[in-house]
Amino acid sequence: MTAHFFKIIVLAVLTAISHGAFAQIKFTYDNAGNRIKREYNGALVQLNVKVFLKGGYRTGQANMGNNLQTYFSANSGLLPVTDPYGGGVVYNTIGNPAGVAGAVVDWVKVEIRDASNPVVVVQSKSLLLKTNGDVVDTDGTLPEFVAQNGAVAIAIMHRNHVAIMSNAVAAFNSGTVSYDFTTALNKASQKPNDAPQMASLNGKWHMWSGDVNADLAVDGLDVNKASNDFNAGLFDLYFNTDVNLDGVMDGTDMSAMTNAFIGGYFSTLLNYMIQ
Ligand SMILES: [Ca+2]
Ligand SMILES: [Ca+2]
Repeated sequence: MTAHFFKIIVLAVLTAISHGAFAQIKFTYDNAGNRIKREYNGALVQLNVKVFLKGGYRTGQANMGNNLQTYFSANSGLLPVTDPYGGGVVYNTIGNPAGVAGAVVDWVKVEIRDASNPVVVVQSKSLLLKTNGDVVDTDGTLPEFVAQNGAVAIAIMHRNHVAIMSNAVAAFNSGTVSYDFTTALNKASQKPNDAPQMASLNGKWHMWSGDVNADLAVDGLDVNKASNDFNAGLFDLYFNTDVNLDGVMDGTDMSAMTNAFIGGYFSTLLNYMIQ
């Protein structure tokens, strides 16, 4: 009980420091003290981030597959219109590859963290990952985040892949900030004792598949969950043990799971948890 209370206090302090340091959000109150307006101090940054998922890789293809988007037909897929990360973000035409966001692989969550203390998540957004690796908002444009005065790190989370985090991005205060995770392994930050953070396929770097319970590590829990779904023969569903994102749980998924388990992959974000 005490430990839990302490965690809450630590989180509150970190959040306060973060907001104090960046001081980007301004509240306006009426005479009765009701908050009537929230401004972002005008400064927004467009984020142009590129990332690949191993599960989306299709042999010999430069782009990822959008099988979940077009599973039954062009306008009838398996992707949910509401993001799976609890962000409450809705994209009603997610089944339509000709929609504003184009060919969509899946939802991802992007976090902007404080580079000097990556425990602190400054902002996060549920966004759409396109087959070419671009990440866009539900209107098809680059996502916008509140500008920050200090350096940030960009973390990418996916419901059944191992989360990654960028190296420090020194300037995140105006215009468009670009970061391409696909060009080199060291675009994903890692500490000396971390597992390699990405896989090389067809000359590009991809997030590892297999963290089906999204707890930042591939371990026996993930394999057990996958085995259960494999034995149940699940298909026609949007479910986390379908690690290659094709709507069917089969031997391909189990093989990817087994390899990921043997590899012992885990996210560098485990170094930045509130203890
Ligand atoms: Ca896991
Ligand atoms: Ca599958």
